[in-house]
Order: sequence, then structure tokens, then C-alpha cells
Amino acid sequence: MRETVPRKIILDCDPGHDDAMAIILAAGNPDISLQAITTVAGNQTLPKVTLNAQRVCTVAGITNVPVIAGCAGPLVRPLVVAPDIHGESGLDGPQWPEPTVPVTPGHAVDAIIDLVMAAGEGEMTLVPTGPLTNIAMAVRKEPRLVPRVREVVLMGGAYTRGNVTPAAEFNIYVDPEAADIVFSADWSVTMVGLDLTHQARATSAVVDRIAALDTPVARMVVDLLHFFGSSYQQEQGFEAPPVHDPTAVARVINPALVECADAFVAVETMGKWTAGMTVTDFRGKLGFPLAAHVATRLDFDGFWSLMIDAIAAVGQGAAVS
Ligand code: PIR
Ligand code: CA
Repeated sequence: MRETVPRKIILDCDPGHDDAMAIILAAGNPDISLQAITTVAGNQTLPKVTLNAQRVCTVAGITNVPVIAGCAGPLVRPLVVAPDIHGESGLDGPQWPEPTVPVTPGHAVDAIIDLVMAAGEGEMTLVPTGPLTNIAMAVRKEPRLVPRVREVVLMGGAYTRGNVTPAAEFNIYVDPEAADIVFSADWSVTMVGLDLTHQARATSAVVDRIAALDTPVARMVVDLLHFFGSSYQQEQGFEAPPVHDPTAVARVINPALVECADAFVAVETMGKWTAGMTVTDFRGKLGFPLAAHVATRLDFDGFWSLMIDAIAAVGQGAAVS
């Protein structure tokens, strides 16, 4: 018997190699009740990332979670995609079978609103792992959503570095106006940024442990990590790729795995060199309440054992929500 009720989450993502791993962690971990997978343009165009969500769910046997497509581009800017890292498909590497998991009709923004409003107050957690366009649209369309949400735990931003530019992390860079809306809303925001996610490297020892599971899902993850690893080696000179997105899910599952510090986070929407930067004030220099939680330190072993258990669980056809 588990002591706690599983946490209801909506995973709003742009799959994406690490988004795929976030889907697997959310679906395969018993402490999470995955209510929907919503998609947003980011790593690739909306049709590509939505197809990728279907592909991952098909291979992982995730048949009881709706996949719903959202916004095809940022609020005001043209879309920027990341084929250098994720390939032309957005999920290059594995050989994908024809997906059998359908896309559920409707729009992700409406689905997010409906699911939050239908859940009990403080019951739903939002886990965005792509640009924040859908979440910002939902806030604007139904502001009463904000106080009903338990918390927002997002992958995005950084306080020490960028990845698309020296200052900006990709998810925030793609849609800074949306990020500004999300960080400014009156709800609990946890920023799991590059400072944290660069600690979640899929080292060769980790890849070996996943390969040893020897299931179709494990083989898919290994293929994903091989492609993602070579991209990261070429583009950023990393020996092992950081798997950003599942760390946000891990923070929801077990907050102790992801240490956080309180801060005020401002999103730069105008900087000539710094657009999309998350200016992180840990010391109150800007005079605003330190209302955000900013991820600083990862329990590497704890994170990977959660991730590997989830890969094994969905591999057993135990993808329950
Ligand atoms: C990762 C991403 C985009 C670009 C690069 N270079 C690396 C995607 C990941 O899916 C993750 O959500 C976030 N954006 C990390 O910046
Ligand atoms: Ca992502």
C-alpha cells in the first residue's frame, strides 16, 4: 500500500529526446498520475512533436493518457526549432513504428483549462518542458486557473548560463513573452534550469544500466540517448548528454532529489544580447519577493534510479496513470 495519493500532473512538452524520457518517467512512476500529454512547438514544429508524443506512447504502451496538440508557435515571435540537437524529426535515432496511440481532438490550451478546473483546488500540477506558450495562453484565457493549480514545475531557464545564446536557455528563448506571463503569475513556480539539468548526464554507465533492461522501451531510450549524445558531443563538446526534462518530473515525485533555493526570476524580453535570459535574484537586490524556487543541486543516483525504474515499469506494460 502506498501512503500518498499519486500527484496529478499535465506534461506540456515538445518531444524531443529528453521530453520522451519525461513522458516515460511520468507514466511509469507510481507516485504520478499523468492526466494528459499536451504538445507545443519548440524542438520541432507542432505536427512533428505531436507525432513524436504518439510514437513514444506507442512504444511504451501508454494508451490511457490523452495526447493533445497545442500552439504551433510562440505568442509574438517566429518559431525557432532545434534540429541541430534533436534532428529533422525532432526525435531522430530510433526506428519508429506506425503510431497506434491517437491524438485526442481539441486544443491543448482548452484541455489544460478544463483539467485544472475539473480537478480539486490545489490538485493539479503543471509540468512544462517546452516553450511556455500553451501555459501562458491558458492563464490569459482562464485566469481563475492560476489559484487552482498546485504548482508549476518547469524545465527552462538557468541562472549561470544559456544554451541557445550565452544568456538564454532554449525553452525561454523561444517564447520569452509566454515565460514572462508564467513567471509573473501568482502561483508557485519552480524553475528547473540548465544549472540543475546539466547535472543529469546520461553517462555510459547509466546507458549500460538502461541497456541491461533489454526491453523494447529500454532499447528505444538507448537509441535516443545515442543520437542525443552525439548531438551534444558535436554541438557543445559534452562527453555525455544532459537529460533536462525528466528532472522536472523527478522534482514532483520526490522534492528531495532536486534541491532548490528561493529567488525572484525576471524574464528578459527586450535585451539586445540577452533576450530570453532568466535573471535570477537570490538576494532580493531587485526588491521583489523571492517567490520562485530555483533548482540548484541534483541527487544524481536517486534521479537515475527513479528513471531506470520507470523505464522498466513501462517496459512491463505497467504504464498506468
Ligand atoms: C535541448 C533543448 C533545446 C535545445 C538544446 N540545445 C538542447 C530542449 C530540451 O527538450 C529541453 O526541454 C530544453 N529545450 C533544454 O534547453
Ligand atoms: Ca523539451
